[in-house]
Amino acid sequence: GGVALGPQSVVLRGFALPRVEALLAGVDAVTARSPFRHMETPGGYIMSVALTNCGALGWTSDARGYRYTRQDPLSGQPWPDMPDAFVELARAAADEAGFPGFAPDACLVNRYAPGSRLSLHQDRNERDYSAPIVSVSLGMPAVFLFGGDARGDRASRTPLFHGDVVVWGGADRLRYHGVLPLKDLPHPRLGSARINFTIRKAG
Ligand code: MD3
Ligand code: FE
Repeated sequence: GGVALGPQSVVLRGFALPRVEALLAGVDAVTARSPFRHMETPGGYIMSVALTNCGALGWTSDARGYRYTRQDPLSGQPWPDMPDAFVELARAAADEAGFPGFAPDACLVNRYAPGSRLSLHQDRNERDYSAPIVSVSLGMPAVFLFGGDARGDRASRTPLFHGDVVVWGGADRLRYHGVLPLKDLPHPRLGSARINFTIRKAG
């Protein structure tokens, strides 16, 4: 029941809307133990997007590179458990998109302020590219850039709104993607913020 973004990626408009409050309660539970923070990139920049993680594995970046870790480097403790609401939503969306049996072990939670952006990149720190990635967008809208398998390939632009869920898999899994700088279009529930979380199988 969604709209194709690529050969094996689909936008499920509003798929998360019935569960927004449970998902935001999950975000609050995660950030109470592992708060949002701005990480450094290997190139020496500070990311404009603030992030945290939940699940057995969490994505981190510092001067040494990008990787998944079992501990939050800020607390030295394991990342918070992945909320049941995240796992249930991800499994339902993956089923809908033709990826049954999705068993995620990682979730990267991004928080955007007006002006925050994510430059074109590939997600290639996960072990198994055959598992899909499920992304949930909440709060302010963003323009998602979807490129090809090479950095220089033309990128299409797709708006992502509060409650949209996207499933990326198969041939689309390693495509370059990014997010344009956010405009300040305050959202009734989240104000001048956008939260995106991506549920993954990293290990
Ligand atoms: C396409 N996040 O966290 S979600 C990321 O809106 C990331 O915060 C963006 O890119 C955001 O890595 C986009 C959509 C997304 C996530 C992973 C992908 C699209 C993807 C992996 C492969 C292809
Ligand atoms: Fe990404």
